[in-house]
Amino acid sequence: MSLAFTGNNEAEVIALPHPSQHELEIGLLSDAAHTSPKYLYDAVGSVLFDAICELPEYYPTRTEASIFTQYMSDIAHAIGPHSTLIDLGAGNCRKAARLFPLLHPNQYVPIDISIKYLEDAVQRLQQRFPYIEMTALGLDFSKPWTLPDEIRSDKRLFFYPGSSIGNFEPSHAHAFLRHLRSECDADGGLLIGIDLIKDHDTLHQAYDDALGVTAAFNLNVLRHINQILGSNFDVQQWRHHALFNTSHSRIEMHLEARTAQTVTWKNMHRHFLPGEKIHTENSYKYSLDKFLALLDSAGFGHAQYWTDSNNWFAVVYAKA
Ligand code: AVJ
Repeated sequence: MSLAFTGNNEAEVIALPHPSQHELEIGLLSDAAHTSPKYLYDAVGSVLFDAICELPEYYPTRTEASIFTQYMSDIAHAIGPHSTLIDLGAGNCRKAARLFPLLHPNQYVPIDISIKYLEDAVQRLQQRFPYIEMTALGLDFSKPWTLPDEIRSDKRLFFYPGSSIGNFEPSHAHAFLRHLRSECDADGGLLIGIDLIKDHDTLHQAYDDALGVTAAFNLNVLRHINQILGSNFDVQQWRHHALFNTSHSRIEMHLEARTAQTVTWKNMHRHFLPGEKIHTENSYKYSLDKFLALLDSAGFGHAQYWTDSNNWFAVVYAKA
């Protein structure tokens, strides 16, 4: 008697090494204190980010979704057949799940630094799509990384939605894209979402919403740091600050000290003056031309793109 294949019941999960305390300490002890945006994403941060995506002020998620709704068949046609969908910064995996019925991947590889959150999401998704082999990876993209051997190497499609590439300095974005290019075989490609430059009020409101969800998302980094370092940041002593830096074409998020205070951990401490800031995130905004040039210089010679009617956001498919 032979048993029929009933699909995959459980996704494989490959976790991440513990976060580096050293990297955080260097940033906190710098004259201009700063932390990498990756520290925004612990289990609470991932939920707050999902809430941000539902806010009326936060246009990127719904604008990108509307581009996919309008052009899905064109996009699927441009991509053609491929076998492995690699989702960079997958979070709740919802954006990729929308692609499954059109792209029919055999293998789905969601990657996120917030691995606990990702794990729950991918296990639910595996139940819905038992015929797709799923492997969730905890990875920190700010460090050198490669995919494990078990990830099929033919026809890889990298999916990097939401303009998350905006977190990289442009030179790092270039290096990251080059790396993706090197991880693609001849039939591989990259489907990426890019937030475009637009009026500053719209930009600013998206990062300083009326309900204060983005403020909570930003402040949560202090709780996360306390967890990693055993430090004693008092969240109440800080306020959220977001601005559009025109000369760098980026939104910046900062946390501003309400009062003078000294934060301590292990045998270390950092004194903050009232009004002093910790720079927690950059979110670069591109013109379409600049981004297409960046892709080209990273070795993705053929790009096709789709935008919304306001030209607020672009979805780009790039091939070797
Ligand atoms: C996940 C990096 C695309 O920059 O818009 C949202 C993160 N920060 N609100 C962005 C974020 C504040 C988001 N990315």
